[in-house]
Amino acid sequence: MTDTDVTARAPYRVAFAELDPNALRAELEERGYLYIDEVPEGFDHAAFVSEHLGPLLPQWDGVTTIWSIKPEAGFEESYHSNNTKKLTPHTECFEWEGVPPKYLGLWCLVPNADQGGQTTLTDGFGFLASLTEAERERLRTQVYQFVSTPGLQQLDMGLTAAHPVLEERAGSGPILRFSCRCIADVDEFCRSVSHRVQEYFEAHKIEVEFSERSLLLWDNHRFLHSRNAFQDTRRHLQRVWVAEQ
Ligand SMILES: O=C(O)CCC(=O)C(=O)O
Ligand SMILES: [Fe+2]
Repeated sequence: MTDTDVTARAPYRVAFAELDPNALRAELEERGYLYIDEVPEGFDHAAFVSEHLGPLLPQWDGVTTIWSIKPEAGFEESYHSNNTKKLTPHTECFEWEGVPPKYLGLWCLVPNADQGGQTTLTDGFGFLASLTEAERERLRTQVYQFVSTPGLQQLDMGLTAAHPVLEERAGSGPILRFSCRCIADVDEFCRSVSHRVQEYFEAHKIEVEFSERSLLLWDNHRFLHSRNAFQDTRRHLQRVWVAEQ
C-alpha cells in the first residue's frame, strides 16, 4: 500500500432517493462537490443537471453537450482523457478565454472492473489557503499562457488563453484555473506551484469509485480534478459542462 492509498478519502455521497434536488445548488456551494449513487434506471442525467444547475455548454466540438469519456484507439500515447492513463490535477477549460464551466458532471454508464480508474478531486481553495499571501497575490497577477492537452490538439480542437491562475471578480466568486501539464510558459514559480498542487492533491484527494448509474458533480471554479490509471477499456463516463448563471 502506498501513502496515496492511505490518504485518499471516500467522497461525500448521497443515494438518489435521499437527494433533495432543490438543495443541490446550495449543497455544491457549501461542499464543492457531491457524489449521487443508486440512481434508478431510466434517469436522464443531462436533463436533471440542466434543470437544477443551469444550461449545458457545448463541448469541444462546439455542438455536443454530452461528451463520452472512453478509451479510444489512437490516444494511447497522448495526454488525453480518452485513454486509460493517469491524468494530473487540473480544472476544466483552463484554456478558454472566457468563464469556464461552473459545474462539471460525470455520469457513469460503465465502471471499470479492474483496480484504479477513480476520478479524484480536491478543494483548490484549500490549496490556495496553504500558500502565503505573497504567493496568492502572484497567482492573481501573473499571466500565464494556457494551452489545450496534446490529445485535443491532435483532434484540431486545441485552444489557448492567457490569464492568471486566480481570477478575483467583483460581484461573483473567484475562478481558479490550473493545469499541471498545459501551461506553455512555465517559470520557476509556476513549476513550484505545480509541484505543490500535486503534493496537496495527493495528501487531500477524494477518490470516487464509480458505480453504474451514479453522478459526480463539482464546482469547477474551485475544485481540481484528476484520474487514476486503469486498464478495463469498457469504462465509460459521460461528461456535461454547466454554464455559470
Ligand atoms: O476520466 C475521468 O475520470 C475524468 C476525465 C476528465 O478529466 C474530465 O472528464 O474532465
Ligand atoms: Fe478534466
